[in-house]
Amino acid sequence: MKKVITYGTYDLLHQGHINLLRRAKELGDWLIVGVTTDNFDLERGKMNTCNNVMERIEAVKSTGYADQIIIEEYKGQKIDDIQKYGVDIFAIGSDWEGYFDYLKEYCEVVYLPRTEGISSTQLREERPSVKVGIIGTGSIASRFVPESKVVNSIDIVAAFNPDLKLGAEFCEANGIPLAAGTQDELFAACDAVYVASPHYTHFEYAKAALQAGKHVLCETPFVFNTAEAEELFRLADEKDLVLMLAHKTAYCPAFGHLVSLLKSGTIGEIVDVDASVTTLTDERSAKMDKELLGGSMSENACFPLLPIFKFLGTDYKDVTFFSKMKNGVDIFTKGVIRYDNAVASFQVGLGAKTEGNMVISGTKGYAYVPAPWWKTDYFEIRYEDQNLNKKYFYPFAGEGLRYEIKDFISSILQGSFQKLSRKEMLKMTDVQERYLKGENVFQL
Ligand code: C2G
Repeated sequence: MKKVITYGTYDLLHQGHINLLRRAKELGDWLIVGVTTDNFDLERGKMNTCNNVMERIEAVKSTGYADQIIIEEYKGQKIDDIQKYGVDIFAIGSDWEGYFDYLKEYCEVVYLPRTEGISSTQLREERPSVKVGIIGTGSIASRFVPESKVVNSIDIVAAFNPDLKLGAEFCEANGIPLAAGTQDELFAACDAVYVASPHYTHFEYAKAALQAGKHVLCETPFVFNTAEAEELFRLADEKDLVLMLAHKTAYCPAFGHLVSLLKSGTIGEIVDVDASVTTLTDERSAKMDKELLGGSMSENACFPLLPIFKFLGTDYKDVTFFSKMKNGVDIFTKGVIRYDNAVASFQVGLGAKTEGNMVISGTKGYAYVPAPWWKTDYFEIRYEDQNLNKKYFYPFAGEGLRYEIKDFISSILQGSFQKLSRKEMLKMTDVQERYLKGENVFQL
């Protein structure tokens, strides 16, 4: 029996893919098709796939040409597969001419004619774009715009700042067509809104955007009390809109894989999560202004709360805070969260600095994520027996906002799964609310 193998992403499966699979099948008796995983695609610079790996596998299956489907996860896997499955012919489209000649050592290599005039890239570009308006034109918005350029199906069409001069300057600097004079003018121009304004304004802007029928991507921290969070969820549900938190760590590849790895028991039962985020900030900054809900908890707590909730869940028993205060705001807070069978602690600071790493301890070993863990591309799993230690590397491109932007756009266009659940968003808000109410807060 002659075995043929071919590989691809097969995003938005089209006639070019179908022709290729048919020709590959005709070369032998048994066709194995390797479909790339989402992570492998990210690693090889394919940021823009619209279908996830399960959808792409289903699409390949539906052509009826594949006798066997495998997933391609890493560079160099082709050699392993050819040997493992006893492959006679490796076939691939002629756009790869010459590139896979190194496989000739292992089997016959055939470059099949590529179908002209059709490609996944072209199909992706033809899809309708989501028109996004930005509220708030500060530093995070300035980073958001260039990051959005590497994501498909998004056009930033307008920005609004109540200080119209600043709004106009931002649009000018970032090539955004409309500097909206009012919120309503912004809403009229877009399908979705990115709320990147000072945090005490998040609720009002997000609410107005949802009421106007716009999807919302809200910067961190979300809002400051659970009643507000619930009201926003209710509004989003009523109007069938996406409401997502722009928590970049939740969407970045390394963090996602750390979650799946630890959830599968790699370090045993998790007993402790400890994470810190400190970002020294000028005392005169709005982030340190008591009247504007400034302080370390407001600014940074949602970061350590993410791994704590992902690894230990949201069913905590109590939270205790120890805060070093200055001018009425916490320049540093240590929090301890008690669970039935585990504990978590975090440090956040705007006026004090500490190592920004994360350690997750389990009954069999621990995960160590070096600083800055919230934008990591690397972590280690460590054991008593150091020979078993393992290092994991992932892409973290640019500012890392592209991952959340991609998920926001896919959620709108395809209703894909949201990596940060409503429960987690709600509980992040709950911890902030307890802090603001002074529940179990010890000032130092
Ligand atoms: N193809 C084709 N005609 C087109 C478009 C694609 O024949 N108009 C072929 C490609 O040459 C490839 C297959 O269809 O053989 C899958 O294409 P993609 O989904 O774009 O995957 P690709 O990035 O080429 O991945 O490890 C992955 C592989 O190396 C190929």
